[in-house]
Amino acid sequence: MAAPGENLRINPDRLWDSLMEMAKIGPGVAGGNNRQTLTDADGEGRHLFKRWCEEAGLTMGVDQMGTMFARREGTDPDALPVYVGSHLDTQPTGGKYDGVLGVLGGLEVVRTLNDLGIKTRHPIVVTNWTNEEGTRFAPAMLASGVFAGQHEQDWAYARQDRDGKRFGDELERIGWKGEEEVGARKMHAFFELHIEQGPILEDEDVDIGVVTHGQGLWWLQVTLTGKDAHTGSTPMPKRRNAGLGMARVTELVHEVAMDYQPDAVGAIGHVEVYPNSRNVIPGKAVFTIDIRCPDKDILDEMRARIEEGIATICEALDIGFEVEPVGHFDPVTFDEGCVKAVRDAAERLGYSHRDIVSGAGHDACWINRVAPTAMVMCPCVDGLSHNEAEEISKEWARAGTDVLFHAVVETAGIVE
Ligand code: HGY
Ligand code: MN
Ligand code: MN
Repeated sequence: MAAPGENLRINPDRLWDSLMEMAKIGPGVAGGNNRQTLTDADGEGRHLFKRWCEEAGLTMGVDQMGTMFARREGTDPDALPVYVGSHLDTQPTGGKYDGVLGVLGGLEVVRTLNDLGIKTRHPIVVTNWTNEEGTRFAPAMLASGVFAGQHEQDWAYARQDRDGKRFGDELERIGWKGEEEVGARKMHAFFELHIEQGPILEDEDVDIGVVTHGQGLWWLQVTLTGKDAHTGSTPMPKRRNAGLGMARVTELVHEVAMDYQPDAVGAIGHVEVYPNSRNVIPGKAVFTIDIRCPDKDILDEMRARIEEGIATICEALDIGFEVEPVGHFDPVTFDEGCVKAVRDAAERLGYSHRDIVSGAGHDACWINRVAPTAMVMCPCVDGLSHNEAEEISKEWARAGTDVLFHAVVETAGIVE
């Protein structure tokens, strides 16, 4: 397909205004966002996105996982659409750009095509995937995982948040349970723009990350069972301290990740201690291990070493344990043709660029299983994300969305 002229660029002010408008919905307490999936704030953000899509002349479809698909017609109605998008849900202490830049960047692609009166052969569909973050309902990338056939829909509907609310019930409650069968849509290609959420691009003063791979991930939920007892009157040798076990497992995860530098990472993010009383030895601890690595064999070796270590720690402390995998995907290799479209776009537009492996998981990691997929990344300040202080510059947003525009439009084919 003919590439768009290098003079074709998006409208950075309109994009930035939309990002700031969306950021007003589900505000955090420190300047970021708390728009967790299937909350009222998520519902409000969806309505705003829907209104903007309709103003841009798009027709909205919603599937049974609540994922939103806003379609711009192409000249060939039989041609499979080019999809472009990300997610609008955020972490509890999330930033204004994680996911949102990819959805509103996709909308900006369409708005620019409308401004320029450009028709494409393939339709273009702007997408908001439900529950990418996986904080309220584990695992992450839940809706894109069902779409890609990695999770059963009933299993997804049964996922519960920490208050025992079910995903399926909350999706109905906010009024975003659609009719479409999940995964019925076929794609010509899928592109996702996302902030890097790491320091590489900013440190190297590079505008664009051409994402060739995504690292693999395991989320292991661990339950340690000891015995509640008085912190003052229980002799040390008689304690069965689940909190101590969690501390030792936390250290173990860090040590294992450090053994496979520079690529492996590992931490514990979610922690619940029971009864969580100042003068009671914790009888129970529930926490999630997050380990990642671009190399599948190393990732699996890390998991095996950690599970063996948990057994040894618990035997020494006389506490019980359960380890439940609650999230996983193997390392991802994105589609060469789509990756080339991203790289050529950066080249054509004169933006500095480098190939990069995504440290974070994204909906694109699952969609890559069912359609040719690639990602565009832009820097973020200090590489910080999943923090309300997450920040990007308008120039970075512009560069990333310009490249997204060119990759999508070239793949969709301009009709003269
Ligand atoms: O966990 C992740 O990598 C993504 O931010 N949900
Ligand atoms: Mn994200
Ligand atoms: Mn995220």
